[in-house]
Amino acid sequence: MFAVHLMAFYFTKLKEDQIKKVDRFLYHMRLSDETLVDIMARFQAEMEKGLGKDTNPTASVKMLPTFVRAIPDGSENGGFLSLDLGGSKFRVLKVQVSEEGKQNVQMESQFYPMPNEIIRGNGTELFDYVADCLADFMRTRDLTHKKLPLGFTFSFPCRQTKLEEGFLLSWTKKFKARGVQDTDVVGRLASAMKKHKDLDVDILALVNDTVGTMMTCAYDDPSCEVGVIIGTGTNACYMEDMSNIDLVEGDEGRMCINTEWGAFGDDGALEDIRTEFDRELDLGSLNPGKQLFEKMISGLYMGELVRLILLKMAKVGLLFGGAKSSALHTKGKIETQHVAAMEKYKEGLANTREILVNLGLDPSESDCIAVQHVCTIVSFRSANLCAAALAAILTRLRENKKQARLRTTVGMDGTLYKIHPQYPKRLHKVVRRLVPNCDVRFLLSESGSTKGAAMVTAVASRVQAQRKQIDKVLALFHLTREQLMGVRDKMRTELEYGLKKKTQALATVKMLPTYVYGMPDGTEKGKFLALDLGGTNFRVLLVKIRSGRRSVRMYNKIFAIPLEIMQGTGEELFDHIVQCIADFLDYMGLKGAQLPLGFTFSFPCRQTCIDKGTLVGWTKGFKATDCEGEDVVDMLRDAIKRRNVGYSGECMVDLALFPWALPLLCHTMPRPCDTGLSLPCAPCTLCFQGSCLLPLQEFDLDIVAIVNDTVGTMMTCGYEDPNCEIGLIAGTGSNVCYMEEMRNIELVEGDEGRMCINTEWGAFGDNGCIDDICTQYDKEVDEGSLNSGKQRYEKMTSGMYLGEIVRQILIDLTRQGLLFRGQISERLRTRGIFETKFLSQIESDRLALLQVRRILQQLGLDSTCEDSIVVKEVCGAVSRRAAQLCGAGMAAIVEKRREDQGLEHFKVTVGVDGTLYKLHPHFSRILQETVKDLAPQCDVTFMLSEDGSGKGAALITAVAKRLQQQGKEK
Ligand code: 0WK
Ligand code: 0WK
Ligand code: BGC
Ligand code: BGC
Repeated sequence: MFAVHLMAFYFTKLKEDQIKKVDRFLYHMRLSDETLVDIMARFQAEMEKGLGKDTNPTASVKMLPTFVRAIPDGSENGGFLSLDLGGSKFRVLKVQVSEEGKQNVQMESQFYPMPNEIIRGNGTELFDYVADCLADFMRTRDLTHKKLPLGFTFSFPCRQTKLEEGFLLSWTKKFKARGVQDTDVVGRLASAMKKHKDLDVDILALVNDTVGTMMTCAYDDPSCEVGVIIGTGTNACYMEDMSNIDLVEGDEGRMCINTEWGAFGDDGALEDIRTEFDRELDLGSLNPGKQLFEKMISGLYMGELVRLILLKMAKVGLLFGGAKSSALHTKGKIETQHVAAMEKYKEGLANTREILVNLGLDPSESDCIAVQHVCTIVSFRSANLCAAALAAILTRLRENKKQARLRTTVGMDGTLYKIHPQYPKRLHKVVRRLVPNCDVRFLLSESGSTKGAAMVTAVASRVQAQRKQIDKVLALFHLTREQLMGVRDKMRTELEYGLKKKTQALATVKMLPTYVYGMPDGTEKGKFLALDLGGTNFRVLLVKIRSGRRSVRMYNKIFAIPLEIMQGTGEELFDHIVQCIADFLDYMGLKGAQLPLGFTFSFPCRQTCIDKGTLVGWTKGFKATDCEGEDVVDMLRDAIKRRNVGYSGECMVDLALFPWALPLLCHTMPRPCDTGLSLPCAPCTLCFQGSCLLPLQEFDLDIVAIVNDTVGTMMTCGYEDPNCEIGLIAGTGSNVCYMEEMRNIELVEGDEGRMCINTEWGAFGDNGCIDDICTQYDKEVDEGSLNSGKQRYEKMTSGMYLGEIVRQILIDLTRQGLLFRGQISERLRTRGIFETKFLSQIESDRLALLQVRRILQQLGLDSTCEDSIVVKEVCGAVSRRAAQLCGAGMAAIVEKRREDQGLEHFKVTVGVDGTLYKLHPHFSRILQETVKDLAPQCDVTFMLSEDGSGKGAALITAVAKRLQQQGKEK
């Protein structure tokens, strides 16, 4: 027993000595955590450099975009071919991914040798060889008659421009085929396969093996977002935020980045940790100066590193008593599998002896211990370096997600990682030590990267198929210049139609005279009440106009028009309006005020004079009964009357109940004459204000003008810019007015001067003249609207409907399984749920995809990144068409004005208002670009109305009031 202990002590002592000896000799290869943390930081800096547009060209870690934007979502299915080239073995596979609810993948594969003369010969022969192997695989499995998509795992650095195209940056590992660098390897393979006439294969995806590995593992564990290969070569990929990838358009979602970390240090960043052995190995490699990080880590080099160290130690007499063998001098004689064998727990030492003997050496026990420890140091350094770089990636993921703690999975593959007995444990341990705030699950890829490549191909073919279907839908909203010119010319025809007496009745664009003859001239003055009904908000305004200095002061209050009022009876609607007026006057302390009133009524009214207007038909969200065909000014007057009658009744009661209150009430009461009672009026002795002895009405409003919101907007802007003679509303509804030559307005007497025409272009197309650009979605929106068959143009251009068009498209795309995994949520079925404001939000450039998803979540739509990208595209297509159609209509107006005045060049200002124009991030720009393009001889300035049409209505009222005065004086 004592002998055994002595032996054990002696052996442990020997071991310690050898280990110390080797530790001293390989001091530089033992990296402290401090150094690893420093390497981690260096690698983080390298990643930043690689991702930056300006710094990428000089970066050694190239951070290559892979165009893989999503991990498998379980809906992948179908048969795929897959090639796995670049690792230690070349494989051809057939992968069957079946859905049927459960995810399972059938794979059948065949390895093919990769002779040196092929991998170091000429590139064309290499791809011909690969194509021959593929052909052999397909013929032996009777697949030649099938059109199968193929995923090409090509484990070398490629700069990809899209998923199915990649240019080889440089060969690594054992490959050095000529004439391939900087060529598209997909194209090379495709042209090689063309030589096999019976093969019909579509290469849909080029995938790096790290990406394939990540995807393979993500199929089982969706939280896998990193792929690491530690095999012949070494490399890693991970899912990066698009907003950090300068080299690829778009900020939405994530894309997998192939770091190509093997080249870390090629710019000298690791010279302080590289040893003489690393430099010697590099000089003897196929690509000196390249892949320096890989050469300190991966399986192709680890054995060689050990050999060079053993050779040096032998040379300096630290091993084998200085004896050397020709095998020890021979490059590649020690392979990584030998290193792995020597580090096996139990039989490691025995393996070491056997391997050294096979190398023609006669090692002592201490030699074996020392050699084993050399292997440990070399492989430990390899694991440490990998861990440092991987820790940098994990830190970046945690920071990208702005999480204090990251939970993620790393997909692993590679012979070194798989066969080396200690490697995985060492790597995991160091990673967890370097990034304690990351919970990392390491998942070994059981079936190599090709399953992942098939997933990428499956996703690619699904995305490709979906893309085709989605593009088909979006194409319906892409209007060509010819189509837009067609709309412009048809609008022009309709404008003429509406102006002409004999065609007016049939015209869809009604071209309604407004009896507004001119712009304010600055002499307007006074206090006016204005109502602004028909837009998003109902506003009551008090407008004070001071003449001369063109200064207008406004006080307003916004009131809601409840749906039941909008769609109730006309009486209720106008009573509600009058109630709001009362609240406003009360709020302004103007009870009993006598004020001229301008009524902005944003609906089509046929006017016979400035203060009479018969409602042609409700539009937008209004549908109050007993109004269409009625004079809405009379309806307002009647409502005021109803109010005052109600009010005077109350007063009589009050007077009866509290006679002592009379003085207080005197100047707040209406004049008897208004109630039709012929009682005398005199100034109130108490407050010297014009009032009456017996006030029987709440307020005394003189409705002087009814104005369309386009006209009010034109006036408001015309007050600032005399060039403004067109008013445009792009809001809940859509409409335009403009100053027309009286001679062209056949419905109104007189040929002198001009009058403002309210075009009511919203009805353009109600006669079917633009059905050629009308989509099924437009028809669905129209059928679901309050006024189906009416306001065709408005329903394609205004805020009330754009959201609905988007909703219809999303339903259709979801029904086709192209969105939201085919699940149509209850919310999505709800009319009006997708408000147009969401379009503006979703299309805002500032909004990251995450926020788009949040909006969709609010709508009860659980979306993926891709879903959100498609939703954004749909919103963009719908709003773009709307802006272009508006632009085409406006081009018709300004062109008409230019030609009517026989001008070569026409300069004009358009006053604009409406939430769509104001809030949508792109609408106004696209509209203006379209006008410029379709009316090049017109210089059109768009002037946003800051104050709304209420001011304009007050100005019109002031003008009308002045003309009334002058009329009376005449
Ligand atoms: C197996 C994968 C293959 C990858 C290889 C790397 O299917 O794509 O290239 O692992 O490990 P190696 O074979 O180089 O050790
Ligand atoms: C503000 C104007 C109002 C007009 C509205 C249109 O003051 O007269 O109806 O713009 O925009 P919307 O509110 O419908 O977006
Ligand atoms: C290549 C990488 C590959 C890695 C692992 C490296 O030499 O440059 O593209 O992922 O080996 O196979
Ligand atoms: C109405 C127009 C109005 C436009 C903008 C349309 O629905 O018919 O009168 O100008 O909306 O508010």
